[in-house]
Amino acid sequence: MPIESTPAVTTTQTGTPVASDEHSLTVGTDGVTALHDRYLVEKLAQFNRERIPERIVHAKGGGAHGQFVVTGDVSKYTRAAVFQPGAITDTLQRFSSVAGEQGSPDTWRDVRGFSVKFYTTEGNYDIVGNNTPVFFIRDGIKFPDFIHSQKRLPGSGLRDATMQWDFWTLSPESAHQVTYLMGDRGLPVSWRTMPGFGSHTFQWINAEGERFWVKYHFESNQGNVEMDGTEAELIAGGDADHYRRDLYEAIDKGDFPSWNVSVQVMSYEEGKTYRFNPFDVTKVWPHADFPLIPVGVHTLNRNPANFFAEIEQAAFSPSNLVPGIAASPDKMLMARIFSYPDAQRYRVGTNFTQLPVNAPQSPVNNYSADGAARYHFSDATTPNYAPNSLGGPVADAAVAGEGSWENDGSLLQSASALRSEDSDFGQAGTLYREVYDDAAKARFLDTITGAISGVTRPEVTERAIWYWTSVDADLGAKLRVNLALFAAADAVV
Ligand code: HDE
Repeated sequence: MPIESTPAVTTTQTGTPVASDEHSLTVGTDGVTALHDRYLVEKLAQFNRERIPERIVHAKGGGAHGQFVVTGDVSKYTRAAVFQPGAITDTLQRFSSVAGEQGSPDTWRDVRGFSVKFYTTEGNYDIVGNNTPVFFIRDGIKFPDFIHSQKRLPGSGLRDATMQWDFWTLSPESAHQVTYLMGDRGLPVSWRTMPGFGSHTFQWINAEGERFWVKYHFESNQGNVEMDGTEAELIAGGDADHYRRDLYEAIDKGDFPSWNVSVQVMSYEEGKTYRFNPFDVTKVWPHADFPLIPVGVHTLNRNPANFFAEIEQAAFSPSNLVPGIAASPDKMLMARIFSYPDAQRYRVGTNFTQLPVNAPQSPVNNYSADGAARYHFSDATTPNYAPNSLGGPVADAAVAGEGSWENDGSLLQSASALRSEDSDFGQAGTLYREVYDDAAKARFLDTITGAISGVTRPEVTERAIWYWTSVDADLGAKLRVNLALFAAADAVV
């Protein structure tokens, strides 16, 4: 924006001109400060309220605006307007780390959040995933415990390897995601050079009402480029905002990152009989069984004008579903559908969806009212109750296009039923043996040796060796030798 020749006059928040931005109102030059110095009071009070609660996970991040263009044709699987051939949709994307607080170094080893908000003609649709296709646990009730174990000890406030590995080795379903985390995927060179996944299985519903199960894939057109632990630690020491800076500067100079978006599709019926539970978010679907079907291209092309307003206050949620797209019987997904709006009402306020960054580009018609910072409201002639005989909005199941699935059985609390090929270590072992080459395997062994060497309770160390032996016997044997060497070297020092 060109610098005005004559700057505007400074005002209070209510637009009234102020006399000074440097000197408080005092009696005489050095006398008492007048309490009725309304601008001094406003300035200090506003300053004290500049922070909102950070995200309890994914606190550190960055993002940009973009556009999604459909280049394929998946209309036989979904009626969702955003995925119809030729559709172009404005988007917002946020990338994040999971465990680090605001201000923590971007390049600490971690899974990375990969959240995309589509401002569709049918309301906002959010895919809130990670740069890994799976997750650590498969039931949301364990999520607070999992996060506690990855953050800080209640007494010292320090992060702790023993706590981390105690949780992971007592939750063997975590093995697949920990194999990703401790591998090269845990240290991308930038947010631009990593993939994204919806992780969960979702339901698509086509115009005829036929249902399908899908998984989302975002493949980076910048490639997947990773760094090793030494480089990451060096960067962390010098620039906590390495990823945020990289994304901002790339877009600023017109180097717009993009991802090819594809889906894997499983028939509704196959979801009932497939060899392992297709709704278990600790598992991937083999591409040999369900090849990627191209959908479109997502490009980031505009930096936020204001980081706090557009990124810190952005509210992404798996509950933001549009006609033709629905949840699935994935316990983690169903728990998230409650948690995200709850977190956002707490973090941003009850009317968080009225902020421009969270507001849809399509009309909002309902009977919700009032609440702090209410900004948009219906015309006074619109009734604020339903049903009504005054022409207020009416719900319509056909327009809503919600999904569904059959469920039976008594209410109980138990692990998911195991299918013929359900296992906690199988796919982790495949990832380690078939995807990691020899160099990647060597880096992986170094990383887990270093991480587990910080464990102070021998029984947890022994369980960690069991955990990795269950993933791959050779890996477990090498880990045992490495840890013994570590312990011997420590004993000498
Ligand atoms: Fe999250 N997660 N999560 N998570 N998550 C949040 O929502 C939660 C899970 C993910 O850039 C929070 O608004 C529960 C899986 C991302 O704003 C919170 C469970 C996946 C982001 C929350 C999970 C994610 C979050 C924190 C277990 C990948 C950042 C603030 C059922 C598939 C989104 C907020 C952004 C944020 C809850 C598990 C990814 C606390 C209860 C699985 C990318 O509501």
